[in-house]
Amino acid sequence: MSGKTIFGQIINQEIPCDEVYSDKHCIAFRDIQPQAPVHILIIPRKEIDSLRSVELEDQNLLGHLLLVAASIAKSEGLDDWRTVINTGEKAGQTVFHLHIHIIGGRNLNWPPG
Ligand code: DGP
Repeated sequence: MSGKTIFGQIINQEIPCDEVYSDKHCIAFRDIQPQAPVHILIIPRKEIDSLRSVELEDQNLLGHLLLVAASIAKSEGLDDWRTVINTGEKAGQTVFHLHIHIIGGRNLNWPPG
């Protein structure tokens, strides 16, 4: 069955991705429009549209996603990186399946635009 979003289709293996990590809870793959030398997205297999929709039952899953993010960042050779979760259109969310960006490999400015 087709996922609701492009990331749902990636989870269902209906479209390909450059996968860097996968387990029973999540998948991580390289962003198709990288904003830095390392730009990876981590998505839960569970269909959650954004951080707005998370519930108490997602507590372990959310912790797992952050642990995976740190592990992937280190395995990419990063000491410094940024983890980003855009929530809602005005914050830059374009794909409504929860995802964590790992961005690194260059100096990152703050505040973001
Ligand atoms: P956001 O703007 O936070 O919703 O981030 C969505 C990101 O997803 C954006 O950086 C581009 C990336 N993206 C969109 N479509 C695809 C796709 O089909 N494959 C991959 N690998 N990344 C995608």
